[in-house]
Amino acid sequence: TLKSYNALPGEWRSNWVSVYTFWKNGGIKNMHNLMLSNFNKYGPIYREKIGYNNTVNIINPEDAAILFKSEGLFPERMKVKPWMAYRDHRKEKYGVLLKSGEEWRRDRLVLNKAVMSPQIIQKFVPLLNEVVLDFVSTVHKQIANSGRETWTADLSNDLFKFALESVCHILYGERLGLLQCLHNPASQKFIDSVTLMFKSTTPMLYIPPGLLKSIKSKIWQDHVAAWDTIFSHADTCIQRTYKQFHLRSKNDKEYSGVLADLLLQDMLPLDDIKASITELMAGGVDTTSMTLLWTMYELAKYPNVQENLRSEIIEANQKTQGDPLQMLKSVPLLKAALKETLRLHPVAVSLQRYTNEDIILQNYHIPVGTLVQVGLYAMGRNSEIFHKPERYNPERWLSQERTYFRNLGFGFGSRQCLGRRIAETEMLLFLIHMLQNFKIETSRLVEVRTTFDLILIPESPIMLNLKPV
Ligand code: HEM
Ligand code: 2DC
Repeated sequence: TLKSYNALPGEWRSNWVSVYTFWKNGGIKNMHNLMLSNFNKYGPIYREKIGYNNTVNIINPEDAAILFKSEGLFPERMKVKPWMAYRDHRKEKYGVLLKSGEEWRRDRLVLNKAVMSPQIIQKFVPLLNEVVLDFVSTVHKQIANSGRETWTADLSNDLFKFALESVCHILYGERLGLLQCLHNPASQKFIDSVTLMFKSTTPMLYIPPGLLKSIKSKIWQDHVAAWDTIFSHADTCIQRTYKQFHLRSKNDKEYSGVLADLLLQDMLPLDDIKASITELMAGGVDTTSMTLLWTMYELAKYPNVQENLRSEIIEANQKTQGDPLQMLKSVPLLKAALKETLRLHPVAVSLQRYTNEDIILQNYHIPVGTLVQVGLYAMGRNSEIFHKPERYNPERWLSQERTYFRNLGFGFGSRQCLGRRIAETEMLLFLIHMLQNFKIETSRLVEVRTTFDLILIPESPIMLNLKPV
């Protein structure tokens, strides 16, 4: 028999018990482990209320499938209130990330053509490849400077610069020059602001931003300052492209980036284009860079996997004579490696949808309008869902193991990650060239833990050694 919504397990009746457990278990920074232990305690479904958020949490791929298949034409995820509060405060428009309903769908369909379609991805490949080759050169230089045939470093900031340079080359058709020149204060400020923006969001997930604003708390002020920098730097880039676009001759057919393409299409009001371009620019920094860092960390831990990937890449290189577009089609194991990284190290701790109709999950009735979360981090580490989940094993995605609704790192359906194709192409090209040029090693094999700063990131610096192959 069907069980009622109010029969769901979990401490949802007493808001304060959850707040207390939350605090006792290392608080917000430990969100991912807390969800993991909740699934251990309550089973595959539980209800929870922390602060102002009331949610139902699920972990099984089959339940995720039910949720996503019923999402309808206007899927909505949990609203990140501080991000909306900033835009309301500064009277800025919402972009595709924060919009909902018809307006979201209109923008999203236009943007899909500009950043998700296969034809457009083809245009991105040479732009991204150029940035990757510059990154490879800087690593070679660092190795030469070291005088020991090895460069040992925490690559975080170099990867941030690489990711920002990559996304800007695509958006604006222009190089910022972050990899050649040693210091670019404006871009470094942008990079630091995106990190601070994420960091200062987390406490506000549980305390209403309106309240923090009214008491002028430091967290709200940091958050505003971070977004101010993000918006003003993005605006500088947008204005520059905008001026060049109007200087361009009408019969210039060459592809010159996403922004120029959107201006040429003339399907969206300028304000809306600006809002979404700003989101893409900010969304393009910490996500791909941290996923690449985790990938290199796992490949240092699993040298055999690294060797298998390198063999695949060398073979693909011979077969295609190094043509990047063709190479991207000949590296299935490398693609599986990215799925494997996101399984163990997802950017998003969870995926969420408001139910669009009544659904049944684990034999519980879930009413329309309920916020349901898929515990992505917990799913990736569950031994009933993945065989030997602690092992970094890209092969699992190409073998007999079940993959149904398990590759969810970028979300699902029409509201999935808008930067997905950019991110995948950028990361594949990066790994193709890096693995052809360098061996990745660590001197001390220390387990690096994860921390939640809105996105999941390494808790401590990851030191890697890069050596010429
Ligand atoms: C949304 C993951 C990189 C821009 C999302 C979502 C996830 C995600 C899980 C929510 C999807 C859903 O609710 O179904 C990732 C991962 C990345 C990545 C794992 C890299 C490894 C990027 C990049 C950009 C970007 C590079 C920008 C260039 C966005 C935007 C949305 C989004 C704009 C909101 C889309 C909408 O609401 O319609 N991402 N992301 N992401 N991401 Fe990404
Ligand atoms: C954070 O409980 C935890 O891709 C919350 O590139 C629920 C939640 C809601 C939305 C998620 C967010 C989590 C993590 C970061 C995500 C975000 C949607 C988009 C965003 C997953 C899981 C991200 C990183 C975008 C950010 C673009 C922004 C900088 C303009």
